[in-house]
This record gives sequence, structure tokens and C-alpha cells, in this order.
Amino acid sequence: MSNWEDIVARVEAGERLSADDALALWQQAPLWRLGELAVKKKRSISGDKVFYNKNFHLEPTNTCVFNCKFCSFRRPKGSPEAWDMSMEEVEQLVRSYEGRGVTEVHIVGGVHPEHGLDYYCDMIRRVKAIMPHVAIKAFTAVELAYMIRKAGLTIEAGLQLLKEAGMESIPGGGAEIFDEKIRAEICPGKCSSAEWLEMHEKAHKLGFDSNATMLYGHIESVEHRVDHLMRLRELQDKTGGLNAFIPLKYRNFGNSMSEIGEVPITDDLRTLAMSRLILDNVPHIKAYWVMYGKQTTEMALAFGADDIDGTIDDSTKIYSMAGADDQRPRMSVEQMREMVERAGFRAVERDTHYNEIGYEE
Ligand code: V47
Repeated sequence: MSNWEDIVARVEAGERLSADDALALWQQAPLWRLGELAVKKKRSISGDKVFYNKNFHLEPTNTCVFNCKFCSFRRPKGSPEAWDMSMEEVEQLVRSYEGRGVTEVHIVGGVHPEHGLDYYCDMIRRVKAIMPHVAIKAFTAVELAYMIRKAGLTIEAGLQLLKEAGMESIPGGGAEIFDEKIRAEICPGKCSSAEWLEMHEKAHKLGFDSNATMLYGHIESVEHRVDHLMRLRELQDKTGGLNAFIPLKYRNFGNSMSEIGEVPITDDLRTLAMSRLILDNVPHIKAYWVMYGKQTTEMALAFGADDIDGTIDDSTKIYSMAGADDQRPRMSVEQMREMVERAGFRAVERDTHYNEIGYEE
């Protein structure tokens, strides 16, 4: 038996992948076999369900104290393309989504030098005043680390204030790649890998749930991806607070690493399947349709993903500015359900915490 076949046999027997085995499987196994294994694993967790939600994003500013090389979204203060929404503009935007059955508002943006914790707590309270029933999933660990440090508080005290304001969950962004050398190369000065992991660990202990991401397909190697996933698996072993893992494919339009190009879709599918197999303790693997485009997202469901994110309703610019297919991303519930059913699964609406909504037999 070749090395990868031996590893597959052990995975099928329920053995956890070591870093060395994960690397060998990633590099040697045929794509179809990884898809088969990942879907089997997915089915053992979520059966034939694939989840979606009704959500929109709020991106209050694209001005940022950091200057990550992969980012196509950031604009320096004073640029004609920079924005920094007033609270009135935030409220107006939130009101424009009223009456659409939204269950989640995802707030994420640049790390603006002039805003702090009080400002963001105020923003959350205002969103909740307009939409009391939505869950606020807000601020990457990078934004949180900055605002909490600026306020001179401990992580726990800062998170507690955000919780009291109405925040329920933390999105997965800012993880990029945990390898310290690659991280310093692509996003110098940003919160460290240890700080990202610490923020999520402390948030879980305070009762928040969260997601995790990995930005792949730039200058990292497969070893770095395995290392990243192993560090997440270790966090999840400690806390159990991660809902979903979202592999984020580097999109190369309009940023300072554009010459690198983009990895092929086969690499996306392999990465999804290996994420499902390595992260045996994370219940959901999300194929974020805004980033992959609709066709790759449908294929992702044959490689272990069980979540496609939500309606979005043309509310996010991070990926359209980076060259994604959908320049005004929005999907209706019908379109999402059709995609999931075409892929051979059953579409189930969920809330931020993966409680099922309107579940029909
Ligand atoms: O941290 C920025 C990534 C992230 C590019 O938790 C890029 O449910 C590819 O984390 N090419 C923010 N990726 C988005 C994010 C997210 C998205 C959807 C759902 C959830 C969730 C989280 O976007 C950043 C960074 O890793 N990113 N620029 C780019 N050019």
C-alpha cells in the first residue's frame, strides 16, 4: 500500500491526523478520494444538511492603521475612495435591511486610528435598537486587540463591555496564516498569531462563539497550511467555541501582491477537504460563496463544506474590490436552496449559532 492509502485507512478507522500524515495526504492523495473522505466526515456531523443564513455586512470604514499586502479594501485617510460612516449612516444602512428576515449583522472593517471601544459599543447598541432580534457577529481579533488595547483594558474586560452592548459572536477574519515568518511578510505589524488565538480563547471562555479563517494561496506552503489548521484544532480542543472554519482563497486584484496570481480551483477543493479532515473537532466548514463565486461554492459541497454563508444583499466590498466574480454580491434564499439541492444536499436556514430556523421535514 502507498503511504496515502495507509493514511486513508487510518482516517477511515477514526484515527486523528498527525501533522506529518496530513501533509502526506494533502500532497499525495487523488482529489476524488479526498472529496469522498471529507463528505463522509461531513455526513457524520451534519448529515445531508447544508446551512445558509439571512445576513448582511456592515463595513463602517476602509481606512486602516495596517497595510496588509493582500488587502484590496484599504484606502488611506483622505483618499477619495476612503469612507468612514457616521452613526447616522450606520443607522440608515441598518434600516434599509429591515423587513427582510435578517438574523445576523456581520460588522467588520478597517482598523480606523480615530475610533475606539466606546464608539464600537455605541455602534452595536444602535444596530440592536433598530433590529433587536439580530445576532451581532462583529470585529476580527485584529480589530478587537486594537480597540481593547487602546482603551487600556484587559482582553476580558474589553470583551465584557462589547458583550454588554449586545455582541454575540466573533467572525473568523484576521487569522491570515499563523506561521510567524509568512505573517510578518504579508501583514507586518498586525496582531500576532498568539494574540489572535488568545483573543478567541478568552472570548470562548466568556461565552462568545466564533469562527476561524485561513488566507491561503499566496506565498505560504502546504506545510504552513497544515500548521495553521493544527493550531486551530488545538484551540478547539481547549474551548470547543469555534462554530465554523472558513478557508479564504487569496484573490489578487488591486493589491500589492497581485503578481502572485491565484491558485487553481483544484487547490481550493483540496484545501476544503483537508480542512474538514484535519479539523475533526470543528463542526462546520464554510464555503464562502462571495469569495469563491457560485460555481466553486457548489463544487465545495462535494469536498466537505456544509455551509455557504448567507444572502449578503450587496453589503460587502472586501471581495468585490479583490476581484471576485460577483461585483454586487447577493443571493436569494431560492438561489441558495437551489444550489444546495443541485449538489445533492438539503438546505437548512440557520442562525449565527447554528440553531436551525423553520426546519421542515
Ligand atoms: O481577514 C482580505 C481576507 C478576511 C483578501 O466569520 C482576503 O463568518 C482573499 O474573515 N483575498 C475578512 N482574502 C473576511 C472574513 C470573513 C468573511 C466571511 C465570513 C466570515 C465569518 C469571515 O478577508 C480578512 C482576510 O483574511 N481578505 N483581502 C484578498 N485579497
